[in-house]
Amino acid sequence: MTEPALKETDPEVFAAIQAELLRERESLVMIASENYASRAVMEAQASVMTNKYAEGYPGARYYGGCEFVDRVERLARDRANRVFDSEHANVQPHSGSQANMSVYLSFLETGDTILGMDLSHGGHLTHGSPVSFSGKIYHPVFYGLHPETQRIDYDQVRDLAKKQKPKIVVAGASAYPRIINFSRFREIAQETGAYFMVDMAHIAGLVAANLHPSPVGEADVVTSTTHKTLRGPRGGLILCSEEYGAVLDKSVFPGTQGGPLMHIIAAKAVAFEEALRPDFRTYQKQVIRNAQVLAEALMEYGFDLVTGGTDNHLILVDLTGKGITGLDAERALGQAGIVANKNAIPFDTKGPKITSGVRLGTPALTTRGMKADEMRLIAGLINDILISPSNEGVIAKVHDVVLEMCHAFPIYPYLQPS
Ligand code: DSN
Repeated sequence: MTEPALKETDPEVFAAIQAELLRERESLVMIASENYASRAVMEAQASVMTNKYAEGYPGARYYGGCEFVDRVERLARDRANRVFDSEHANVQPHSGSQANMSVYLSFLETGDTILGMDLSHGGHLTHGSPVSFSGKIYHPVFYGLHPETQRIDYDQVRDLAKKQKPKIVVAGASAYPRIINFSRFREIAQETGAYFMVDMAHIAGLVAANLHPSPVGEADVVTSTTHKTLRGPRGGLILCSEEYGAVLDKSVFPGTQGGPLMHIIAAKAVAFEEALRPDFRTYQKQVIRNAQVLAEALMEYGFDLVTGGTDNHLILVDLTGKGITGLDAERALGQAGIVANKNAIPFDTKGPKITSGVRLGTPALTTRGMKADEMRLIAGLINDILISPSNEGVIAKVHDVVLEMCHAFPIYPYLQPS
């Protein structure tokens, strides 16, 4: 007897998933941290490996029957090391936050100082924000961007490191559109006797493609997610030298996690294999080119961009001069099918729920096959919306163009809505 599948078993969840498929197909997804995973990645993560308990590591598990999950975890680790030219990979973190938590557990004691990038200047919650475990268990100190150049203020990083004597210096950002100089961070950490961690979650795909300097070999430990520019399944990753491998593995399991998500690890293995292929580099080059074309076009429409442009996959638009908040911009763009997120700009005077900026990314649009011409068109649509955010006629007109573009660049054509 065939068991009823999702549609019959749970029509409510089925309907929500179908609606999400339609939303992803019929929107311009410009959230810089989102992407469309490949069919192969999604097949692996929807596999029987979701059923398996495998606490421990390949060859040393606490459960029987692990021979095949061992195989995929070894593949994932080996491939991650090949992609990033690293010595040791832990592919078990369920997320980037858990990867970071494992690093802190490895190197810090309660109350030790973390020197990280200010969230409101483009950092991340887990780099010491007081609302995250990282700011509650440890003592956070923040560096930020230089008020004039809007680039990371490496002199400030050095001064703070010398004064505050952090146990760990953290580099990496969620909303910084420029190349990060990992060598300068390493020098500062070395000079002040701190560990150096890089959270490369946003730029991992660019690093994999050699289009952003690699933190591997500069940092003591590198963390990442696998689902942003890297375009794998949702999850985390840790890379380090052999020296720290055992301590980090212990901090992931049993330190912060129980059973690994073996279906996700299988999907990570697939994503790393995809990242080793030449067409992945072509894709990442286009991601950057698209961001730069979009940035140029937006500036021609009179938008101010934090740092005046981009070197990577994202743009941070300062809306102050346009008289619209990040929140209102996100809402109006969303009504027209352009999905982006409000984002604080450096020295923002509005709170994190309102903000004065909007963050735009090109990874997902580029996966659909969009190129420079589409970026120029999108810049025009964004301009139309943001100069008339409450004009329903304009919103409807832009929405029509968005739908036309989405139909011209289909995504997941083999998934049939029903
Ligand atoms: N929430 C992610 C982002 O959007 O950048 C970072 O973890």
